[in-house]
Amino acid sequence: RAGEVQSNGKHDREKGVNVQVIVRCRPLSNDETKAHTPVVITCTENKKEVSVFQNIASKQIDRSFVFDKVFGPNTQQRDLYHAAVSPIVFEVLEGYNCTIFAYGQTGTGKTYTMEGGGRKKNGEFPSDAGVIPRAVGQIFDTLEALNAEYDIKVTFLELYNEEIIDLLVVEETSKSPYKPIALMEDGKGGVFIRGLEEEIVSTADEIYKILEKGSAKRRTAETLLNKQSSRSHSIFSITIHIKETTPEGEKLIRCGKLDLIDLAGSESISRSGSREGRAREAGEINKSLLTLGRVINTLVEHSVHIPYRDSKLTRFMRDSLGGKTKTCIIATISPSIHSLEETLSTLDYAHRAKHIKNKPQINQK
Ligand code: ADP
Ligand code: ZZD
Repeated sequence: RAGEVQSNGKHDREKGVNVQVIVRCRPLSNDETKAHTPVVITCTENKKEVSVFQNIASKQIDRSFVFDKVFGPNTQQRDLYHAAVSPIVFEVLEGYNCTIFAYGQTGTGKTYTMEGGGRKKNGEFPSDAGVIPRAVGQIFDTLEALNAEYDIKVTFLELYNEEIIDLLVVEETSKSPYKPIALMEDGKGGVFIRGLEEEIVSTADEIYKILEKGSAKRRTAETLLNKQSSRSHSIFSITIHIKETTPEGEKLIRCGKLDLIDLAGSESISRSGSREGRAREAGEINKSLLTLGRVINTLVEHSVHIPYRDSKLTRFMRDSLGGKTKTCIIATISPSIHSLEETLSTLDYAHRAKHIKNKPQINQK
């Protein structure tokens, strides 16, 4: 196993590794089932294939896409976690930076996948718990089993209308929830956010309280700004420093970071809410998501200029797209015929992103 990791590591550095792209199709909702909504998606998990069927003027058109993993409508939260996320969390504990982001039309299960539903009951996560609470649980369980010396920091923010809302800071009054925090270049090709609250935690329970606080702030901000949550990007980050002593007595610090990103609904690219006449807002929201699409396209076409600097989201995600971070995209889709057009657009987008290569490196001091 050690040898395997090493040879993989060498391979990764020289050739780069592709962004991993997985697709999850949600089940029909109760209402859709009652309305006998036709299903146009078939997931063949063992072939890692998603097929789209459409019958236009009695002509059958099929399209199939192959991804790194495909999860059909019956996939439970824990199955997706074990198959797709748990290996990534182990890499974070080995000292890699990893990013997982959810992309898809509103209502297809991005938040369900990343956060999940329900809340803790008698100390246990509900079966509906998503990637974030499960990853937190795995990180603490592993570190405790290793008896390692570690420290952990988390941040939780929202990007709305090209402004950053710190979800870990609760204002005294009903002032604007925006804090004057800025994305800064760190001089090493990375960015950091000046003024962002970083909470240092030592138990999974503390993180649970932080998630609770963050969700509450998100709801307040939503009402205050009269904002549509489908248009915001939410970013939960966890940074882990592990102190180790080698058999030779040398002291090492390994550092891994996991970014878990729930993107704005992808439909806002095509149909920005100009019907509400809020062009600026829609335009700004589009800016981050549009730029993300452009960054992916230019990377795939091997263009010289990658427009990372054109939006806050792509500046933040720079290292995840063509950098030293390992990245996994979870594309979420609906099985319904009514979403057909958006689903095809999501599948095209996700399939293109498969060609991006990163050069992951372990952070060790
Ligand atoms: P998005 O974040 O993409 O807008 P949500 O996560 O809010 O979508 O999901 C929309 C609705 O569908 C929610 O009620 C959610 O609980 C439900 N849902 C989404 N994905 C699944 C799934 N895989 N299994 C069961 N219910 C799901
Ligand atoms: N998706 C729910 C929150 C929402 O939109 O309100 S579920 C998980 C990750 C990040 C933030 C919140 C959660 C969430 C939660 C629910 C209620 C109170 C606090 C946190 C959650 C769900 C299951 C297990 C742990 C946390």
